[in-house]
Amino acid sequence: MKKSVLLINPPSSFLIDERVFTPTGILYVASELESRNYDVKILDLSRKNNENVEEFKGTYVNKIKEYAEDYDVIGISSTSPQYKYALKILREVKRANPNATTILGGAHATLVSALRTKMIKQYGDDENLEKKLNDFDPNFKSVAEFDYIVEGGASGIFQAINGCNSKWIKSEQVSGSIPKMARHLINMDSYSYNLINPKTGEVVKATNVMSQWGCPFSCNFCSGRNHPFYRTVVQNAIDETIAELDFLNEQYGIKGFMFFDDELNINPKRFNELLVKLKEKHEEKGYIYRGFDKSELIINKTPNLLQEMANAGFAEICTGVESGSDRILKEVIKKHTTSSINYDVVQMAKEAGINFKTFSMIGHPTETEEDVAQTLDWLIKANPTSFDITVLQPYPGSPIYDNALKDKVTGIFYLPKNDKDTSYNNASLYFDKPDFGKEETVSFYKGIPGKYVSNVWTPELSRERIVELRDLIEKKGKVKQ
Ligand code: B12
Ligand code: SF4
Repeated sequence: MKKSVLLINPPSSFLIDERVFTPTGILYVASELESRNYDVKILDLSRKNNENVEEFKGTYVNKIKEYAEDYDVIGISSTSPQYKYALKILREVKRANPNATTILGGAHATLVSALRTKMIKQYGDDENLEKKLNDFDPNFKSVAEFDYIVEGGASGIFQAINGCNSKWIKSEQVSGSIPKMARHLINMDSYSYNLINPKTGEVVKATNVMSQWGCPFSCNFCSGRNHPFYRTVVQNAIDETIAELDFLNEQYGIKGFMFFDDELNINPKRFNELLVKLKEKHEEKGYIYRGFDKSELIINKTPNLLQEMANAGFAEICTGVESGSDRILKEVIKKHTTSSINYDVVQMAKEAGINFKTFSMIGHPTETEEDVAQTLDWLIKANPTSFDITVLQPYPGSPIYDNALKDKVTGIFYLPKNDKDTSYNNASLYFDKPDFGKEETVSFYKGIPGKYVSNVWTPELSRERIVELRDLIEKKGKVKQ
């Protein structure tokens, strides 16, 4: 008889309201399990507004207990910032059902597992390996509390269910198309997300979809740059994507779609083909869209793209502008764009009548007061519709995190200046690697103004100064010209 599988989506404290976007990863895993006739249940612990589960007491623990007792296999999905909850859930699961097979999957599992493999190559697999690994990085130890850690996509769950010999499982690389999301296993009505049609002001019910995942670029803060699961671009056929939109429209009355694709226009030719179909649906059924775009690909490959996106019904475009300093963009992040390209794209979006949201950070390696001033200047001059300014947080799987060395004396992690000069004193960035499993590890995404923390500092900018400058940019950048 096939085993029953419980999948758990942990809370995500970095989001102000977690019942906005549906949990894509776990819905794909559920769909793969269902396609092989497993009985699957999802325990969705994402919270509405400020519901408090910080203490993980009462109803949440009871719920975990109630569900865990009935399942032989329990999978938990987690990104690094969610991991402190994933670990708490695991411990409750083990208390309630010590015999269940527990599996960790998702970005944190994938990227910690890949870093572990890299470190094993460096240390050699001897008897002191685990101690050496744990002494080096605080994030190796607690993941080993799971029975299995799955690196990559969903397929590794079948090896775990069948009792694989190794605790660390590598899924086969995804090819072909992205599976369907098993949305029927969550309460879709409890998720609320709207998009506003900029032309008519109509507010439409919206949700997240994915037409492709993966990105071949190498921005230094972005996780998975050396991992095939995140680097390899996997695309759905255009017709499959459109069929998914129609299904969501018919089943749930949804007319707004937020594309979770890493960058929609990675393949400009395919995106143009998708746009043609999106435009047809916009005209026929009033669908509208939002998604992430890469600016230099617009300017270099498809200069009319913003107008075409507007015509196709795009309500908002989001772009990682990251910094207003060309030195940081080129030499540090390796973003392939420039401040002037980013500026031009914002102006083109305004002309086309599309809202444009930008994401920037401070605390980049080698960043100076001058670089930060350029970011503020850029925001004031470019004047996007809205912007986020956050502090850099290195996550497992990003080149910054994975290439850091640890100073033997202070225990501080640092990013060496280059291959030739790896000295601590000449480093380009210093940072604490938080133990993402610890209760006190703060969330880093939408910090509360006035309560931001910085885990990074540069030779010129202290962590306190980085926080001060972030708050300043948020305040001054909002002054529209
Ligand atoms: C859309 C998106 C967002 C959206 C929505 C996020 C949300 N609601 O969860 C927004 C913009 C809000 C967002 C915010 C952030 N994001 Co984000 N986001 C993405 C993006 C582009 C797509 C996410 C997605 O849906 N993927 C599709 C699914 C299929 O992938 P998946 O979840 O990994 O699931 C697959 C496997 O991991 C596995 N799997 C998943 N769960 C399980 C469970 C089991 C048991 C098993 C066996 C397997 C398994 O199977 C799935 C199917 O193949 C990814 C990049 C990417 N390509 O995945 C980044 C990514 C997940 N985000 C990331 C980050 C860092 C953030 C932020 C912290 C950004 C910031 N600095 O402020 C916040 C925090 C969000 C969070 N959830 O933790 C990192 C995570 C790195 C890490 N070490 O955890 C990623 C990988 C981007 C990157 N390359 O750096 N994000
Ligand atoms: S930040 Fe965007 S362009 Fe850069 S590597 Fe990540 S997904 Fe690709």
